[in-house]
Amino acid sequence: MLIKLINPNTTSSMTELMGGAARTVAATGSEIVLATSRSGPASIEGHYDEALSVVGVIDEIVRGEPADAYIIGCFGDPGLLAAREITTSPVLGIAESAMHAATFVATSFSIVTTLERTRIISEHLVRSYGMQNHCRRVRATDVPVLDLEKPGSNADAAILAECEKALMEDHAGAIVLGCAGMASLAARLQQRLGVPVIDCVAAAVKFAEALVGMGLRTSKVGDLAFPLPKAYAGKLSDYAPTSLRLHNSQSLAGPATSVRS
Ligand code: 2AL
Repeated sequence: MLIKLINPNTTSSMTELMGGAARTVAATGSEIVLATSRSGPASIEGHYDEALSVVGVIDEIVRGEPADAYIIGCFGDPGLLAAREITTSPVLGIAESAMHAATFVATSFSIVTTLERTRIISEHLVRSYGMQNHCRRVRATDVPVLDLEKPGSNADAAILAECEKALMEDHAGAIVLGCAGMASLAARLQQRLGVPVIDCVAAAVKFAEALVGMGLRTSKVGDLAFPLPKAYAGKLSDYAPTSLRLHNSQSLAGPATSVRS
């Protein structure tokens, strides 16, 4: 099966990093195709960044070979429901995937993320995914997203310190790493901390494989139906639903587009 992992920020080194995490867990027969957004912010650290990253996510869903599943590789899950409207293939957010994975291996988790402002955004996601009963706390490290890749930044130490506080102070049973740029840290932290540490990208890959394997596709009944045809004005005229090239618009009863396993 073909899984397209979309980095909604424009930093290709971060795409490669998450690609490594995805391919480490992908099943034989799963092909991970990486895409870096061609427009928008270098990193996503606020509501404005998120809103403007969505066009790049949409571009990556409508262009190229159709995928059996799409993953939005940013912990804010930008454009998740909009993306689900334009395809029948499952679309997974890495934050929702990681939170759900955590609930299978612990009765509580804390999220360790980047900046204070993204901490607040993650709290919104906890509420919108109905995870309040599971999430003990969302913790910020004050590490900017792009510092996660900078040699010599104290990112790793700051993340470890916040994870330790999550265990000591929140009594969390598991840790969710709240940024795609933390994908390479999960295994080492898990060994060090002795609790499940969930890498959001890996969780999304495994859930994507599961959904495709079960023959499940995004419902086109109700609010995830294809967008209604209408004109879009100005800079966004090319994104009018009638202008979008929707490849996966076949009936839900039809075969999946390219299951190869
Ligand atoms: C992210 C992420 O995963 N990628 C990005 O650019 N910003 N999320 C975050 N919480 O910092």
